[in-house]
Amino acid sequence: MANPVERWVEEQARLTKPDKVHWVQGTREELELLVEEGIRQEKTGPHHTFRALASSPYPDAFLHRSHPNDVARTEQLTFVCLPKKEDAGPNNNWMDPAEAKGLIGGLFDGCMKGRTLYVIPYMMGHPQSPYAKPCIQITDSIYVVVSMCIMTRVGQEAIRRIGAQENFVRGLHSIGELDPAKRFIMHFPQEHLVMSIGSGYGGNALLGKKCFSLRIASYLGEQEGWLAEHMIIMGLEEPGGEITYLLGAFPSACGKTNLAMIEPVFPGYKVHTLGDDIAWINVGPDGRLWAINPESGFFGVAPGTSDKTNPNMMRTLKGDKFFPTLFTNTALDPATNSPWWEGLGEPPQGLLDWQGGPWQAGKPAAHPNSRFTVSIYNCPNLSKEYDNPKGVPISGIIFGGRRSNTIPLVCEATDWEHGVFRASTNGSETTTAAGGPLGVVRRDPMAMLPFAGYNMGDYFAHWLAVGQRLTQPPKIFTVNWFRKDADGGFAWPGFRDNSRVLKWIVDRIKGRVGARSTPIGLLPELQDLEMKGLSLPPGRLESLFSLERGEWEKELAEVEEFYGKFGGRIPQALRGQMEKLKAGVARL
Ligand code: SAT
Ligand code: MN
Repeated sequence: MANPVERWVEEQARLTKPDKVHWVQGTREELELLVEEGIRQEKTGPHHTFRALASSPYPDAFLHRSHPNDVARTEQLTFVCLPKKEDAGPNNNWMDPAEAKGLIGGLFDGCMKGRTLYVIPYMMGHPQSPYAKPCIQITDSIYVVVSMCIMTRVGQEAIRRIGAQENFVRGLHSIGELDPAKRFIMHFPQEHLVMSIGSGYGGNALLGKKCFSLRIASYLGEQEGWLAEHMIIMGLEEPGGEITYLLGAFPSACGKTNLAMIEPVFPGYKVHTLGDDIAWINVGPDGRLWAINPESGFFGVAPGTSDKTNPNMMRTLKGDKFFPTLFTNTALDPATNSPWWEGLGEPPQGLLDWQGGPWQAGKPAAHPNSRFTVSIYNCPNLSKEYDNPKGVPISGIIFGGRRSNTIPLVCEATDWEHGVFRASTNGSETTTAAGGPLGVVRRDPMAMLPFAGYNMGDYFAHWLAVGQRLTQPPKIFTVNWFRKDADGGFAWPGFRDNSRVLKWIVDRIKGRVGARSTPIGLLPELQDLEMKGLSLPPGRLESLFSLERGEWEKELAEVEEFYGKFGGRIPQALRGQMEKLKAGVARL
């Protein structure tokens, strides 16, 4: 009798009716054959799968051009299908599970005719990790197969780990017709199932990423007592060699990946990167939080990535290990056969834009959301602990956003509950990349608004419950690199100078420096910030920490409105924190 995986694959093949079924092994030889097949499709098929970038500065690299309407995640077409709408919460689009299956099942019917169905067995997390999860994804896109081989641990181990279990994590994906009117990303958290059709884009199609590792995993985490978070993981090494592990959550366009790989400005300090997007966090037997990165690659935004903003990522892209590197929707310099994007300096002559036509000055050459997909093992400062099945012990959690005012450069929460409150109010101003109006604060608690797979009020309660089990809770901080001065320019230089703030955070964790108590939390004594080598105009540093009553009243009103959407699901403790803050703001 066939095992559960074979049975499920057979069922999906009956539904989607592919010409062939290919079980992906994850070997180097197979990867090369798949890439070759993709290159043949580039010449013949409609989907521009791969073009080899041989002789470019990036070894073993390939350019993928997507359908022009398929360049980003589509939150409006993403659904969480739990039986009760309230359990999905106002933070998710909701559809009744049976209705969703009827709708999307119809779209999957026969969608793989003339195509190959690829079965990808993969692990999220190190196979030896108690926190890892074995999963199966089906897809009809070679681009997705190769991307999954880079971003996750593909191989037979996943099938062995699933064994006779029936409720393994399943993802069914087809690019369908790449028609936005027939595009849906449906999550069925109770069945550990994701069904996605009509898009080949990362977060819509690499189902191990946002779909499983955040939306489904956050739901599992609530049931099983752990956290699946949209966070970087890094270790900050000090001159004595001691390493402090930190997590950081930021909405998009806040420099999250750059921070994960930052080169500190001080001699003797070093950052060891463990992840730039997702952390799975468990309470260890020692009462501390332990984090793993379930992924094994970076899927990062290309524009703005350069030797200045992120030298470690540039080295990663130029590194050559086991896996190929993909560039998606970047521009192309045909003279050197190299990918190009804004931020790399002067555009070369004869540049082709992201759709392959001659670039016209004044228009983006690379798509603003163009991406690279690269193995984490290429990263020169990858932490030695990256493959440790236990993960790393966490001493601090940083929450950030892009705010031109109100929020100080750095602030420490007084305890776990206060930190959860501050994180639940996290907001970030919209940038051009996201589309829509500019500079509006969008509330994005824990940077998880689009990724919590259940009601966010319940999610806050879960954070509080996890805190109750910690005997050594990490300290929680908020940061804001984006405060503006009176002239409208950025008041803080950002980039590598953000390591000055990381140093203060570690000094606080180690109890080496004091802090000043304010109504919003603990602020640094200015003399404790290491400012050697950075000269700011007089009064600037003070202004980065100023608390304006009017701004905070506005902040409170916006947070109240946001909380209002969740009604009675907001935990009482957070309402209490809100009242305390209100009283404090009145005293400012
Ligand atoms: O595709 S991802 O969701 O991983 C990246 C993004 O669009 O946020
Ligand atoms: Mn992300």
